[in-house]
Amino acid sequence: MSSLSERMARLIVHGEHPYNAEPPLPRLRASYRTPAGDFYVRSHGDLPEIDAATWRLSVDGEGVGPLDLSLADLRARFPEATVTATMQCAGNRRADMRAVAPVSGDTWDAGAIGTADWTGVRLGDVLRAAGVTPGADLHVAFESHDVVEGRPYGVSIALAKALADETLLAFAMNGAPLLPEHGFPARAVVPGFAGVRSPKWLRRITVQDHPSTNPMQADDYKLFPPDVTAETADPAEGHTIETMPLNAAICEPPRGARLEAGETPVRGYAIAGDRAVVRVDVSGDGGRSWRQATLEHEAGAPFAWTFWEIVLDLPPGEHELAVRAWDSAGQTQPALLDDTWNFKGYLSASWHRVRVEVA
Ligand SMILES: Nc1nc2c(c(=O)[nH]1)N[C@H]1C(S)=C(S)[C@@H](COP(=O)(O)O)O[C@H]1N2
Ligand SMILES: [Mo]
Repeated sequence: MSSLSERMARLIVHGEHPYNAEPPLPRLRASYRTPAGDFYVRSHGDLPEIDAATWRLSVDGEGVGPLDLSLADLRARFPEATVTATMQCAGNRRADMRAVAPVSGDTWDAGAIGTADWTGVRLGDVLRAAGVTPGADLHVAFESHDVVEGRPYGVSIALAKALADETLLAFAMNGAPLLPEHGFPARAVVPGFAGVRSPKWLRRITVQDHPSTNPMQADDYKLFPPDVTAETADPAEGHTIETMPLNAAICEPPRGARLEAGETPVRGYAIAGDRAVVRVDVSGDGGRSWRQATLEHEAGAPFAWTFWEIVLDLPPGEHELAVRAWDSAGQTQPALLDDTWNFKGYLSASWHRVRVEVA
């Protein structure tokens, strides 16, 4: 295995403490399953160092007999499950939103997203073994080993999503143990939801009658209207970001590319949260006319992205390429960044536009 600093050198690093980085877009588009070393890293505190041999996961809370599980217990007591799912940060494409007005947070391009085969055990199997009552109006709160502003990282999801087939406690990514920066030895994977709800470096799971009161759940990752500012925001009023919206991005050619006239392959990804992408339109003239891209998806991977590709014949001059996806509800993306601007720069999902120059 390469070292963390070797992997860091391959990525566009937004910050080292906490460590945040994303891959260049052409590399992201190179394989449907993102190699672990190319997968974006989003962390809020320092990376914890965990010894897998002594690691334990505790499960407790409302109506739940407490469990205390080692990695070996998890593997021995529960059937293994693999889910192909895309993980994405709610801040993906935030950099684009700055064009409208300032936003807070790291300036992610369109690379705060990746897809992997996640292998572990179903969270639902563990919760059922602990005696949880399905159907109850309960929340499953997670606590992690990393510390964010003096408190352990903590978030929660509704019990129904925790019991869903796709939700995992994962210990492997693309067939290899999780890398330290992706949550070794075990993390939650909550397909379709923003990455923030998939805690890394797990240590405790609690079933309770209210969402986590941890600031990561109660205050952060909330969507606000455009007239709300950092000064006026009341976290209790913001929408808690869970299911991710329809989005698409052009990965090749990169922004500002100088191309030869003629046939130009345009490639990217599209994703529809927990729905399916049914169509991807690509424009070579800033959205005045559209053509349909060819889609690549795997039937068995409903929570994973769709890759798309089209060859455009671009005449000499400056061109604005644009992409917009359509989902299985017949909805598409907003045209303008202004349509969804919010001061936190979350859910940036308008048409992705890339200017290129053709000689
Ligand atoms: N414990 C812990 N889990 C975490 C985070 C974190 O900082 N600490 N960041 C979250 C966020 S915001 C995202 S987008 C994903 C990113 O996962 P990755 O770094 O493996 O790509 O992890 C989530 N889980
Ligand atoms: Mo995130």
